[in-house]
Amino acid sequence: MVAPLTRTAPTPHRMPGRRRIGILDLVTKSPRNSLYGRLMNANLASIMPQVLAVWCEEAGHQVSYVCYTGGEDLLAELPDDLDVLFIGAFTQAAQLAYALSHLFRQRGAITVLGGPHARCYPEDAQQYFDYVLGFTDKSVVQEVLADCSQHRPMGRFIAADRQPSEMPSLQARWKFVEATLTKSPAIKFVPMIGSLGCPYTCSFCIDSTVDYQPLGFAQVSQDLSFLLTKMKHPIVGWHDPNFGVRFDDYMEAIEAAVPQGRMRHIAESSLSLLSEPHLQRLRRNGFQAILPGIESWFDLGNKSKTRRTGMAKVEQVADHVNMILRYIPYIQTNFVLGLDTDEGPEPFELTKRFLDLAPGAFPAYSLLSAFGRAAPLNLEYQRAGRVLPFPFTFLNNNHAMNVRPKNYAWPEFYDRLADLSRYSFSWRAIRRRLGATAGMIPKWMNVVRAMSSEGWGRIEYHTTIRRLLDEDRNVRAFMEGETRELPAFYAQRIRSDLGALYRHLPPGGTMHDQNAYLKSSAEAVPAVQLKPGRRPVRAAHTRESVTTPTLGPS
Ligand code: B12
Ligand code: SF4
Repeated sequence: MVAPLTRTAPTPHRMPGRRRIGILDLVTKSPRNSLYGRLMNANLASIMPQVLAVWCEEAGHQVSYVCYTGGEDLLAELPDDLDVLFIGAFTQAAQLAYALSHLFRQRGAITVLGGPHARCYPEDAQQYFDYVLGFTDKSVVQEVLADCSQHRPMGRFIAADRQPSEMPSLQARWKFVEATLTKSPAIKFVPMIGSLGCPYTCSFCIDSTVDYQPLGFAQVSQDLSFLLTKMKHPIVGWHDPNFGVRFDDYMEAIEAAVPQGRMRHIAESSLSLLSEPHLQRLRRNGFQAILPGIESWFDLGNKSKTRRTGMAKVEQVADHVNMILRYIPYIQTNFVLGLDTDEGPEPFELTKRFLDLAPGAFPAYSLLSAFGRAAPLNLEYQRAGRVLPFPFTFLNNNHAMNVRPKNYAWPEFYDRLADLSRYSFSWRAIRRRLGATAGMIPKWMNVVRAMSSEGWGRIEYHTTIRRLLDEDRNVRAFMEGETRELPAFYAQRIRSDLGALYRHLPPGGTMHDQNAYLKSSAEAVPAVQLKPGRRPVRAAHTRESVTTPTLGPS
């Protein structure tokens, strides 16, 4: 039976003593690191595990914090006599997290999962962790540490009613930030956040149900002033879901703390926020990379009819992107492929035309993915029986598409996907991108990304899947939803992703119920109900397709 997804009443406590706490941030799922991964993974570190480390130390506990970037020997880095192990994981790292939880439970630890996987697939994670956390604030952490007992076979789900209203300062997090940045040999991003949630309600987005909430612009200024005492010319990676919603307040906070030319920034922002006056100010303030979402040329369902679509949209967006490139050296444009609004060759061909018209943009493609409870729209896919039980390790928007496309047969879809990838990362496209990008680092990053796992690696991977669709009946049957039996190709990849930890993957930990959200939707699910009075969709950008951004010199 699945434990309810509401905050359960605290069980009677033992007196909390000083606990040995491990905090593990899994920014990658496997030790198989590409060159790009070795250079960049430490820059994908999450903020919450660092926040948690501060809260636990403030409460008097002994903390070992590790950001796993793929190169570390996890079993050597984490003490083996931990009382509690917190793991932060994206869904792609869920199986690694399950294996570690299993191992550390055997060693006597209590295990706790937080982060995107816990928010998206709590029912599944509860089978392998003592606690699974949704929104996490200080009181939730205190509750876990006070209770601190085994909850098996089903873990306890605990969540705050809303996102935390405050977080520790950068100064308080600094030693954890610094420890992670030492793992980044070349470029170093300092993770910062100034707001949570979003005022818009795009139905595919995890933030469509989370109220927009700035964390305090005075603290942003203080954090940036502090950062200047630690690094000469830092690069800040903003983790805000939609950076620039309160644009003027944000810019004032930066301008109050940072003399021009002293700091560089990367942010995810919607195109609608990137007007020319905003871009001028972003450039003055050192913004070097921006990651807007374009998603699709044919809309994402509930957009207004007056919006342009098709080639008209391509031309408009290409003009906009070219204008952005006059102010910001690096732009990654995010697309979602396989949406229900897409049909036939046109969406793919239009993306190629876009690349011709805006050759400086680095395209990041995401395969349509339904991450459990992430978005209300996922209920529709589950209701229609279109969600496939691809194991979590493949759910990173690239290694599998876990929603059967509405308007494409799989072979056609993969033909078009491989063709678009080849077009996007061909020598011709690489040369044109080089020519349209200013600055050595952006040029270099565009070439490296195209030639590494994100570009050429994906061409190879998608081509393999296309071949298997013809040659491997099991792969085809699995992708058609005819069987839940995992094809050998995928089973083998899980083994190689987990390496030596594979033997600790708990029984049942390979597959999951892809319709758990639908089955439990009659239960209380506060985090995913649309709130009345929220603003209608105006801007849309996606984080489905976020890949590591990069920076150039200012
Ligand atoms: C910023 C961001 C990034 C950044 C920073 C990533 C990072 N390590 O944090 C970058 C650009 C690197 C990135 C990369 C990717 N991202 Co991203 N990203 C986001 C974004 C926009 C905000 C996340 C955030 O920091 N929020 C602020 C924190 C404070 O809030 P929160 O995430 O809601 O966390 C709360 C709780 O979950 C909990 N919590 C969070 N972490 C932890 C850890 C512990 C130990 C505990 C106890 C609690 C806890 O406390 C928080 C406060 O309540 C989200 C969308 C969103 N709004 O959530 C997507 C999102 C998290 N990303 C997503 C994806 C798919 C990716 C990529 C796989 C994309 C790709 N193909 O490259 C990669 C994977 C990177 C990785 N580390 O594995 C998905 C995750 C889905 C899933 N279930 O896995 C999301 C939800 C977007 C979506 N598609 O809907 N991403
Ligand atoms: S897609 Fe962007 S604009 Fe839409 S709700 Fe999510 S964060 Fe907000």
